[in-house]
Amino acid sequence: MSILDIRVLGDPVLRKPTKRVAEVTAELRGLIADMFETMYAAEGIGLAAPQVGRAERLAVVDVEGQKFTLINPQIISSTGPDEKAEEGCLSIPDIYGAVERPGAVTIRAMDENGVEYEATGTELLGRCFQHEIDHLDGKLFIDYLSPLKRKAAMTKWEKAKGDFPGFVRKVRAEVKGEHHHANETEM
Ligand code: K1U
Ligand code: ZN
Repeated sequence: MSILDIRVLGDPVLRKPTKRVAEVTAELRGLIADMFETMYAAEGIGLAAPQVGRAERLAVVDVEGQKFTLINPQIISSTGPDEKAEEGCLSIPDIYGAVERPGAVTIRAMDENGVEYEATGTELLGRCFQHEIDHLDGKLFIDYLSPLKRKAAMTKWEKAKGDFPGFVRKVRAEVKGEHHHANETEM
């Protein structure tokens, strides 16, 4: 298994709609394993294929131990009331914003064995399903922000994006027992 590079805002791959998966191959299963490893190393709760430079309609999710592989996912129903909550994105590090979304969604997708399933997510799980499926349609959470908040987010990003040459974010494996502090610089 490997930790993959994460593509950041500005890489065109994040804005391209994805292609449906025709067959769950051994190569695809390897990609799924790598995506889980990358998501855990980056301390995320979800990761979509475009974020690792891939065009497949595929994402992985782990919200508080509720683990899902989403192949060709679609939202088959959403119910209100809408809820507003803070979101982040592994492809837009350190930028956060409150997004209003339906409080509960039911998705239909295929798992890593090619078996179709339906799952209902509320609260953070429902939000994560929606955030990941948006990635598969080339959509990012900043698209939902008000013009003013989006402008503020983009101003912050303009200053930060220089840290990611080639629109690539390198993710490092967490070393056991190592502790990180905000703003610390790696030597
Ligand atoms: O797709 C991604 O960029 C992953 C993203 C998913 C997500 C975060 C927040 C709301 C909905 C979806 C992240 O995991 S960013 C990391 C993060 O913000 C977070 C981590 C743990 C708990 C809650 C949020
Ligand atoms: Zn994201």
